[in-house]
Amino acid sequence: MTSIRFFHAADLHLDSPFKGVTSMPDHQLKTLRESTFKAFQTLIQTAVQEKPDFVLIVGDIYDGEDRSLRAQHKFQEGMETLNLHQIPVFICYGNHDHLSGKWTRFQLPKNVHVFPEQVEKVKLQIRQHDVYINGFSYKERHVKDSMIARYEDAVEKDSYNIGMLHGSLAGDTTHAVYSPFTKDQLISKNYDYWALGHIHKRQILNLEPPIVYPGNIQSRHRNEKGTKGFYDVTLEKGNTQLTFIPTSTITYDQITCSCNEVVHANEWFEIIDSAIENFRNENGAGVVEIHLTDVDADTLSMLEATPMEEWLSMVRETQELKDPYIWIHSITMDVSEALEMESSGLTEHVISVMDTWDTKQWKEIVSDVYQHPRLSRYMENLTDDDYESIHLEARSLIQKELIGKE
Ligand SMILES: [Mn+2]
Repeated sequence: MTSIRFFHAADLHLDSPFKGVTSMPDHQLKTLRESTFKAFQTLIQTAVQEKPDFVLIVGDIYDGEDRSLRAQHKFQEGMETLNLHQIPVFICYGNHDHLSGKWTRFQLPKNVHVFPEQVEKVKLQIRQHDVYINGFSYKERHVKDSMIARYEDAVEKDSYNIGMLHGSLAGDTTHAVYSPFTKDQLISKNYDYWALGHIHKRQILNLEPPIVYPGNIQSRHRNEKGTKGFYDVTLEKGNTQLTFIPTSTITYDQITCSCNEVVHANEWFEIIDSAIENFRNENGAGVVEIHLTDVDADTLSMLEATPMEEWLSMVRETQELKDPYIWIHSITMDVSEALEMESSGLTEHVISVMDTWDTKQWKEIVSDVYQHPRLSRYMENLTDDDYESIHLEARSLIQKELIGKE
């Protein structure tokens, strides 16, 4: 069998509000809020240039269940463009843009197939090949049941079979767990490709057959680090090729700066500036957290002479007129080196108790905030990395607070 070629994208989250960056200058904030649309434009333009046989978009096209008017308008335009170029599109809706939301109706052009709330199998003909695409849309926000049993097994050997599924690998709690599945369940369907959505981190769960999360097309907050995009897939029995196509225009990341032998403020500004410059050359525009390492007692006493907000606003000021623009979200530091020399028995004892806590215990500790009935719906679930950074921050805080107070 010869190959077929398609694009696999998911989690466009068009018109994400980008909360939590309120102190960013207006003009830059506007650019940030346009970034999901820019990434979508790149997807559409690449499809026009490359002419894949079809495009799959696996859920969470819109960020909110009201599917903002602007987001729908832009999406409509993109679909019309693909229609003009005769590129079919298959979409399903996910937990963010489920079918029970209230939104202003748009009629999508005829090249777009929208999967209904029940799993459906659609047949199309690509050159001499029969291609079957299976998928469903979320009926409501919380689809907690496994939907896998409702996907038909692939039977015809000389056809291509693809599953579209917005959901979580069972046991992965980094996102809310919806429509859970195991790798074995997916493999047992005998499909040639599983196009997943929901988890925003790009990952290939299985190579043969490919089971793939392309990740979202533009990061929306600091837990979504690195370059984002979609996959250009050339599907061939036993020889599938995946090419990652970047679409994000603003990269979220952490920049680590070693403060080794930094004693004076000018030296500090120099290392920060050159680290940001390197980031800019590599990634273009960004939202970054600066993480200071190798902070010894001298560096720490220099930094502590001025409130951290002031250091931060000075660094932001040095970046103001530079292009592409980089917003410094925060400055954090690992002060363990500086404090280890000074910390005493009590500090060590408190910290050693804390070091024994596992994720379950940390969950209990932060539950006042994360399970608060009104607050919790505005907050993303914490990942293992988040728990690790809470742990490290708590350690530094205890070390700082207890010094000289025993
Ligand atoms: Mn999503």
